[in-house]
Amino acid sequence: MVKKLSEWKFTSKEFAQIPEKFASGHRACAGCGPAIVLRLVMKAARGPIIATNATGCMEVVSTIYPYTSWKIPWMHTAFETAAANASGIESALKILRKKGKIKDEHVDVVAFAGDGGTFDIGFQALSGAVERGHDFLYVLYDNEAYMNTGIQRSGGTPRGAWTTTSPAGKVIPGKAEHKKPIADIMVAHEMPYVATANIAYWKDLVIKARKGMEVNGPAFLHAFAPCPRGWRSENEKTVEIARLATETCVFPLWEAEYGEYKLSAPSKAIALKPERKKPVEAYLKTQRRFRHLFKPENKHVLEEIQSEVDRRWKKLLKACEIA
Ligand SMILES: Cc1ncc(C[n+]2csc(CCOP(=O)(O)OP(=O)(O)O)c2C)c(N)n1
Ligand code: SF4
Ligand SMILES: [Mg+2]
Repeated sequence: MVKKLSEWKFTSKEFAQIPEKFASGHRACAGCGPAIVLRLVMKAARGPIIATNATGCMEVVSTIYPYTSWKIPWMHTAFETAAANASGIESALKILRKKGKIKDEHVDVVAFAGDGGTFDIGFQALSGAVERGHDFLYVLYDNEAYMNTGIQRSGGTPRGAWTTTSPAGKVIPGKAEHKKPIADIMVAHEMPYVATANIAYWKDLVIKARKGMEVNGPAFLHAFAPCPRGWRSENEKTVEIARLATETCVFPLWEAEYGEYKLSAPSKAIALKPERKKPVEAYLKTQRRFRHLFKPENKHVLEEIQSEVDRRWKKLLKACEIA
């Protein structure tokens, strides 16, 4: 029987005992945030699970022929079609069930894609699959650039970040634009479930993944996942950096059911005690992709980033009816 989310309580020890579905021995860099997302999300499955994966780091590091890290049925798909592929899998399962070829047992369908494959090239497929109401969980693992092909900027790259296509120097101080508010755009689809999550708050991430699988219809999980290689950060600091993103409100945690926003515990604690909100500099200084921002001539960029973070945070509090 499928347990409702409210009933799904587990201790860390119990969670550790759930068999791994993403095997160790893959080729992700040490300290890779996205690999943590994959591992946690798949452990949240209720039972049988089928995953599909857009081209990107997580596909490349996990499937170097003749090896695979996936202990479940898994299908690679093109850079732009993770959601279209998930729609097809879900439809096929429906037909097989109708024809009596599979029993009643539910199968969770999960699509994984990076920020390039979601904010940019895969957005049309995602929006269409959500509009058609397919029952699947879409997991965006956000490492904030096209890492697999050499750190190019995406719609998910934040303002001021150095990437190979937004190089910081005399001409520009890193990326000119702010991050696209992708999760809010998904909420505008009036879909059953949208949530943001962060590997630093693993239990919150796991529960949200489970909830996304349990709701009938499409669900979207935006998972924050540092990439030491592309962020020019220390491998062992991945979780610390991820936590700072939420503590500075650069990446607040919330969920929205049918458009109703609700702050999640780590961000609610900051909303209730605003003095806990750290300045964005505390987060930015942990990564060398932002180091040029600390030069006197780029002070204005730091100020702009802080003011945009504050503006979005205020807007979120209003949406959560806290402000
Ligand atoms: C149509 C198309 N354009 C370009 C590529 C090359 N390509 C493969 S993965 C990738 C970047 C993926 O970025 P992202 O989705 O952020 O995942 P990450 O590598 O960061 O995990 C690109 C540009 C492709 N496979 N298909
Ligand atoms: S480049 Fe980044 S996302 Fe890709 S495997 Fe390495 S740490 Fe992970
Ligand atoms: Mg990426």
